[in-house]
Amino acid sequence: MELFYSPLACSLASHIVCREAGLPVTLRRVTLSTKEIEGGGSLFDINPKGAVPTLRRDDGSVLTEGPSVLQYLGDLKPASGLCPAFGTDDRYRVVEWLNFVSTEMHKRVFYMMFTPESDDAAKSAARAAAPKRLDIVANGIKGRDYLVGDGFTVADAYLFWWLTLAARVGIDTSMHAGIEAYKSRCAARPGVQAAFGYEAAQAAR
Ligand SMILES: N[C@@H](CCC(=O)N[C@@H](CS)C(=O)NCC(=O)O)C(=O)O
Repeated sequence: MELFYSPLACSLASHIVCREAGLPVTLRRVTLSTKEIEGGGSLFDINPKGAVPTLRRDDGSVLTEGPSVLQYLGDLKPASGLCPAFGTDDRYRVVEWLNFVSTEMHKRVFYMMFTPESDDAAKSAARAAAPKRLDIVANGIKGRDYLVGDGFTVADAYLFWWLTLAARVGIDTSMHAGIEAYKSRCAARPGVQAAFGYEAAQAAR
């Protein structure tokens, strides 16, 4: 299995899940601006959308879109609890959060902050959309360690990525109760440390 990623991009969530689940994966670094894959080739030839995460499975088939890649990886190791079983309420809760992080946080905030299509007003509006969404997250983790059930799931991996980028772009999360402690809890996990540490070193190259 190969995971096409860019250091500290949203593909970090999929990388975290691979590490948490102990899945054997080959990491393929992509330069997003050119779509060049380190060592040769273009991401466009593997995923015409040109986006990470992109997962190429051992049979050569390609899976795209973070929420589907995350669920696929989690489902490879059901005992890990990273992705609760189909049909359980926890599974729908995980999907609910994946969708929220993907559309309301990743795209509504970060995409609109950074796309060249946004003018200054659109960028400010995107940044201003963050607190309301962080309030929803704070409410979701109130009285619990992670977003769903008792343990870390793929939804936490995605949210953790969002929170790390928020810190780097000056979105203050400290006034939202419980989020700093939640982030530290996630950051202390060995799989999260391994993935984040690796990508931070890659980003500094
Ligand atoms: N809809 C995709 C979007 C993923 C996405 O936005 N990835 C970014 C990095 S965080 C990317 O690859 N951007 C490059 C591009 O779209 O050209 C998903 O959910 O996986």
